[in-house]
Amino acid sequence: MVVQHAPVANHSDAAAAGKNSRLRVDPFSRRHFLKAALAAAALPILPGAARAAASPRKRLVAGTRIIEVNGLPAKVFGLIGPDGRPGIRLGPGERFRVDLVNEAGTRTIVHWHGQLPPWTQDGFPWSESPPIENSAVQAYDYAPIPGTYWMHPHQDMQEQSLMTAPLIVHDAAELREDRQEVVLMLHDFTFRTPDEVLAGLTGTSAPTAQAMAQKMEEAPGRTVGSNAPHASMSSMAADAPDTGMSGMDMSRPGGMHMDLNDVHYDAFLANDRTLADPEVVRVERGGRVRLRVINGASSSQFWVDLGDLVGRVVATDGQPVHPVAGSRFPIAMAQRLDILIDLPEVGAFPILARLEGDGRQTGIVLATTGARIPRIAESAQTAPPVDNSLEARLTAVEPLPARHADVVRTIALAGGMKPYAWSMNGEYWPQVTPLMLDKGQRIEIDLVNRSMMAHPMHLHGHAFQVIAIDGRPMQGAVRDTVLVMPMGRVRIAFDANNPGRWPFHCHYLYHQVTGMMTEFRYQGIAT
Ligand SMILES: [Cu+2]
Repeated sequence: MVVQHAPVANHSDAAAAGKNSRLRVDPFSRRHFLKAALAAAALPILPGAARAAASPRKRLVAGTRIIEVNGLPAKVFGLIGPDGRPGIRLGPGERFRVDLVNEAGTRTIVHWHGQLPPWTQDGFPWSESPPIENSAVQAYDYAPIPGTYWMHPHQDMQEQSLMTAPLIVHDAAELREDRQEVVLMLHDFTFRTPDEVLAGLTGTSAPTAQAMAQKMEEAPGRTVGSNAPHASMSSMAADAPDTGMSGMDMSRPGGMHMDLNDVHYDAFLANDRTLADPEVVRVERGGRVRLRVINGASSSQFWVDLGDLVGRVVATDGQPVHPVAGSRFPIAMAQRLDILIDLPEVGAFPILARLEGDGRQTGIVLATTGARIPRIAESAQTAPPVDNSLEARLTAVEPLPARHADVVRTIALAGGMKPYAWSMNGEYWPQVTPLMLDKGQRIEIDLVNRSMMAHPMHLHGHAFQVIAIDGRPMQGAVRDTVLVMPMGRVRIAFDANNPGRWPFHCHYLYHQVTGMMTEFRYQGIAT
């Protein structure tokens, strides 16, 4: 049952692709995979320019589509690639030569999350790279890095309305592994508009909430840039009934409380579907799978649960790590996990994503031909908060070269539920002081979380290495998004090797849009 769609030409086709997604099984089957591998192997080694000329431009359409959620139609955005599926897949050595066609009916700009393009192609709405008007086309051309990446807009809150898609860049070594690729993209879904969600959180406008927060921080007796834990706790409890929030506190082993899931969602999606009608991916008997999990949710974190299967995490945020075996792995917002799974002979194997601090779950099913597909409940036992237990065990396959830091900075992460505003070093985007960098410098950033929510911090344009968690030094993963736990501390290091203007922000959408973003800017970049 493999249905492939023709390239999307216009809105109605995009909508049709969405409707038919119920029937769709990931066509990147083993057969396709081998074909791609053989084609790749047959390519002669060409100098960069010649190879670039050989790869045709790909068309990526930002449009709208209708999907079915909880039995109801929902109009959402989409990013549909040349093969009719969401996103872009590139072969080994292939350049990212993409024409982004805006048919979304509104302005947009799409960020290639984790990729390292020149800064004006990064998809952030700087004045030097303005948003793409409706009906306009924007061309991109850069050398991508291999691995599991994704794309999402940096315009308004379109990300919450599902304008997100995988960006998979294959490399030759991975293709030689002969594994079936399975992409699992996670979302949180609400029938409310993102503006309604934000208004429910702030109870006012974002600027008003920021002004209130700033006033509180300046009040005598308060630590600058922090919101006292009990303040956020009590306001949480007081606010929950009338704002539509379902926020909850979780007791942690140390007796400390933290805030989770401050937005109530109507559904959690795995490849656009819920467990009422999950995607079933056909696998071979005893199949070998590379599962690429992408947390594309706007403000939700999950435990990837392989059930009885044991997998090996071999890459995080597209970058290789020494394998870590297990059956349950935490994934923060915007992060990716590549998990190798060797399946038993026959059967159906649910791959679940369980919302932290909640019983709700979503997922897909890997199944050999003829296997009975079990019915999977949409809620189960409450999952614990996502944490850095996996992060602490990760070691980079290619760590940064050892050297002393030229610049060491501390960035305090602060904010709270009331007023709902979030800051970096006491500043609220866009009123921020850029951190100025020189090309060639080694930079270390100490992220210190003085709030009761975890913050998945994402740096554009650079891959950084996690070099300490809560003061414990490590040769951790190289990645683009790292979770800083409530009252926790994470140190990252990176080389300033990509001149430009680069956002550094919390990937929790509602933290980002209420202020939790700053800029790293290279000297000499005129603005
Ligand atoms: Cu945050």
